[in-house]
Amino acid sequence: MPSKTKDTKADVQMEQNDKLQSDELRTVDPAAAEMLKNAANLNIKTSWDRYKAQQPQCKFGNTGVCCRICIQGPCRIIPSKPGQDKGICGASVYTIVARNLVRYIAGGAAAHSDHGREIAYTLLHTAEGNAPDYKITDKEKLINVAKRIGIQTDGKDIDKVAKEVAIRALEDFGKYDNKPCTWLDTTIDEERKFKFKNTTIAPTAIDRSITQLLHQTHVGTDADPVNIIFGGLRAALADYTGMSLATDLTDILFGTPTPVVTEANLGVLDPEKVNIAVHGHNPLLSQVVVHAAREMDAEANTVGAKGINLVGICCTGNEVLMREGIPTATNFGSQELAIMTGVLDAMVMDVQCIAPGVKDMCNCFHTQLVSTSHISKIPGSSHIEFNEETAMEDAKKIIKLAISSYTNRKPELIKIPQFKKHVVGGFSFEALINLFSKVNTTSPISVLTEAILDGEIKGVCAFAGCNNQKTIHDASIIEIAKRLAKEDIFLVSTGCSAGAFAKAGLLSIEGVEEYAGPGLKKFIKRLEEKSDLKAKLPLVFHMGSCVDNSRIANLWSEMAKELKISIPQLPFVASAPEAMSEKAVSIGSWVISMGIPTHVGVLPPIEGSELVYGVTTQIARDVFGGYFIFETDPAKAAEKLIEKIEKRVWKLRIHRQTAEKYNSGRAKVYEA
Ligand code: XCC
Ligand code: SF4
Repeated sequence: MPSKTKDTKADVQMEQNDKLQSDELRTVDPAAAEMLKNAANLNIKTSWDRYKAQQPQCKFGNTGVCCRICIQGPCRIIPSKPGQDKGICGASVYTIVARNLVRYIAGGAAAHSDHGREIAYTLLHTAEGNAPDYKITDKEKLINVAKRIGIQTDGKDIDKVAKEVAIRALEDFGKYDNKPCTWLDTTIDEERKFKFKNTTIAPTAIDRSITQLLHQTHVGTDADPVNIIFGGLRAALADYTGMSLATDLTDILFGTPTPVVTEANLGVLDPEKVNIAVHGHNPLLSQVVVHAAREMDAEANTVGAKGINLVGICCTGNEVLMREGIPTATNFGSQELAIMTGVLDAMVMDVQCIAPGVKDMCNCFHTQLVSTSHISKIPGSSHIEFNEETAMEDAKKIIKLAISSYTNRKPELIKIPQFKKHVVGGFSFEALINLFSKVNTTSPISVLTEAILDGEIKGVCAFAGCNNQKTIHDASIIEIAKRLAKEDIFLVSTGCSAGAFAKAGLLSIEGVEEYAGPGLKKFIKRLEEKSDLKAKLPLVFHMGSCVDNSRIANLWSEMAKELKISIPQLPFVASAPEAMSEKAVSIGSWVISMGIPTHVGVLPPIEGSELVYGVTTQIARDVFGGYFIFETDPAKAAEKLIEKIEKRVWKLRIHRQTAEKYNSGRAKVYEA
């Protein structure tokens, strides 16, 4: 057995899982619960059943001590057993655990940044006049981004500026100089720039960092776990760079989100309309599908449907929710269940987080599964290759397929759980600043920072990340948020966590009324009164998809700048209660390197090495000010997050008072 045979967090988690699977409770989402009952009645297997079938999961794998990096392996390490305490090549357990961990980051950074690259190419082709179905929607953001990255804009044609911005973004992937990537260097503060320079983790090119990390972790290259982890952090910052440029350029192409009103959960499916779900991450196609659908209601009428109803799943869903107010049907964990309603006529997939299990589900119902990317196919599905030159035509082909699929519904299988919640989303960084500016025009961000200094609210927590079958679906995300709200902590969210909040009513006024502490309620109400929005403000502010975690980074940078402190001094924490994907590992890694304490509610496979565990949870704190808090119990996790925020805010207020007392301006706070 691996190094720690009992009492590891992985053990605790396995025990929790056993209990979980013997319990009836597998989700707190009422629509998903209803569908799971339905699945049992129909004897249809879901990811919940497949999770159960995988138990017990391999403990070597679970603690990160299984190495398959070369084909002499797999080598499984038992530190206490002479002879088996190292891999065949002589690799120690810390080398193996570190290599396995950072290879997740390489995968995550590759996914996020490649998504960003697609957007950059589309912006380039739009500027060159070769992508007729796209246009530059947010010119103001284009100019702001251009200026920020040092591109001359005066008197220049907008297409020329867009082209230069797109080229600069593409250069971030493979430029050959030794300067840090532009989208990293122009979006972080001086203190972090200095930190990343000193620790040599600022990437100079995204692709290089990822490739180098794969090289570094090849058999017989790097055996030093700390050096490997630093290589991992470099790729994690490349991940940040990729998502930061993805967010900027997507806003330029499709518009920067502003508050929208919509709904979430399976009740958004309309039995009388052709229902199409857009699923995945990259909005290049889904955004065009939205436009195409608006023109094709009449065609849906010809088969007896009352029109077309688009819904979103995962982050493509978040993208079209933020910009177009398209309702969310499910998040990652419950994606298959949307098909089980019997009224989903097509599921359109782009890239990332589309569980192949959706195809098995489609086989039991009439749903057409349509793949659209040459790197993302599922055997048996229809493939309509999406090209940016023919985007509208492709989108219409897909919608036609959905319309014809409508006529194949099996009425006896239709069952839509009648659950949906009101959602107010669309809070890009710019939208939040705009909201704050209604209270303070000259210094909008100070509305947030002053509320913290005055003690009205305590700080900020950002929720990100996925669903993971190792937990009860959506449960920890919601439990931790409720607890933090009660403690007057301002909440923002992205990704599938935002999906969980949407379905639970936390992205609406309902959440404020039920769960906000008195200070937080007062703060939100103050914003609401001054805002010119028609909608009431929500408890949790939805900031977008996974790549939009860059918007959250903008928020903490702006707060630190206003307070004249470094990010590790900010009362700002993050939580990914159900982290699952490689992307979640890479996001978490750059978030801690930015100086933010980050809770993860599922244990990644690192417990096999005390050294690696220690580096991510302790040493990281000394070096970067941010660190991981691995805690599978949501109640304990919430208390830990509150404690971190309270400690930081206490220091901040003390130093502020001292500074005011001696009338010496704003004090410098030294420790994280
Ligand atoms: Fe995927 Fe972004 Fe995770 Fe959801 S949250 S499961 S990565 S869709 Ni980013
Ligand atoms: Fe085993 Fe070393 Fe090969 Fe890993 S790299 S599988 S430890 S021989």
